[in-house]
Amino acid sequence: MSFASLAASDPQAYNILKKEIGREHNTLELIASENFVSRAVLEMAGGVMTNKYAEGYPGKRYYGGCDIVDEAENLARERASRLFNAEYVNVQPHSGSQANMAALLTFVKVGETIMGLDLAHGGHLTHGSPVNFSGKLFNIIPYHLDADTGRVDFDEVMKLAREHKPRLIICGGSAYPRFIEFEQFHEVADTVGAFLMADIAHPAGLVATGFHPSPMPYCDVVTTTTHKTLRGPRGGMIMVGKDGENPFGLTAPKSGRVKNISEILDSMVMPGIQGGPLMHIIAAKAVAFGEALTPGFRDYCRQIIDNAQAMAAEFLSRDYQLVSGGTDTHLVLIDLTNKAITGKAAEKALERAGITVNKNMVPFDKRSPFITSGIRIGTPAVTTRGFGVDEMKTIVNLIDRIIKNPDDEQEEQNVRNEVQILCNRFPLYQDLFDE
Ligand code: DSN
Repeated sequence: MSFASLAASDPQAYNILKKEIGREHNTLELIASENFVSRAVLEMAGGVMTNKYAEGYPGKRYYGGCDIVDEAENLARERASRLFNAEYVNVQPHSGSQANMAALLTFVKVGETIMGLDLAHGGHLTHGSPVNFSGKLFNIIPYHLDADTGRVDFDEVMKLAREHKPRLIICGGSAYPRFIEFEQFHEVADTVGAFLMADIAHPAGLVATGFHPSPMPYCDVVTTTTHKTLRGPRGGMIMVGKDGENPFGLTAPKSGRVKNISEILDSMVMPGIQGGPLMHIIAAKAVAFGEALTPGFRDYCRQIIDNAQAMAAEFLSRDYQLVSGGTDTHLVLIDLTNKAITGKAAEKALERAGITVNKNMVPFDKRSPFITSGIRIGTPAVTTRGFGVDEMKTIVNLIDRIIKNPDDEQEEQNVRNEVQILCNRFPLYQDLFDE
């Protein structure tokens, strides 16, 4: 991959790209929702399919010249279907938010009630935050974590569900370090006659490789992003374990036949909420799913979890408080209350030392989302670089030194130097970096 044309035609934009390549190479990326795609995914995502308009679905497009992008979309669907054991897959959502919007609008009417994990307890904006479409279109009943266990409080979930009779319950979140309890959520949804939607954006790669339980037997619809643990290009996806007649009695216009749920989901994505699909990204999703089907990806996912658990153990040994006491997955959520530093100050100090994390609210946080009492740390990106358990211990040591001395410029420089040595040992996109 060469950037000669870009460098010649637009040096200003080229320099911005070079700086980002340098930043990714020279820092420790610990944001739990980020990863580094393979060169193959990068090439497909940067490829000529960005030129193609293809509104519609394979075999039923509103444009000519779609035979080849049809092949790409079918390949992505077929591979995703195998990865997740899903009968229906829609690979067109541009993002996780779009996937969630299409899924919600399929199962829930505007004004009806849904339940989702409170954002401050590890949920997601699209699970009912008042500032998001989900909170504006639907009546939201948030559920929470138990203060003692740091896990979903199922007594509260059942109580709220019985009281409010939601049309749909969302399980999953963006800062939940434990397995999503699909079976328990299914029990609640079943009891009150609600639909169950799982958002597996964070653990998707772990689900695909069997290191996290599968939502398919329990959920009416499953959404995900493709770029976190799944290590594909930035995007979203919707899946259904077993397709079947829709429960709303909607019929096809000409035949009067009752439509399948997959047909309603398809039309909610396009034309419901999106126009032309990003065919270069859909083709790159196909490449990433092909990688995720290999034994090497399974080893990678095992290592993600080993690394996160090694980090968790090391943090605990240094008197850090972890929400839920540890992790089953790729992330740890640290409550910094006993370390006399806010999440915001920790994020900034670590960034100056070359370590990228994000501030994060912890359950029952007394601080605002702009300050927070915690940080979220994830292992997918550094594991892609080849880091193992030994490097996790080194990273915890580096983080600890900064947290203890956030204003010590000498220590910051010392840690920065050690980060650089570590990054040089595990090069990222070396030829792009050297170009
Ligand atoms: N913004 C993502 C995350 O960081 O978890 C979720 O969409």
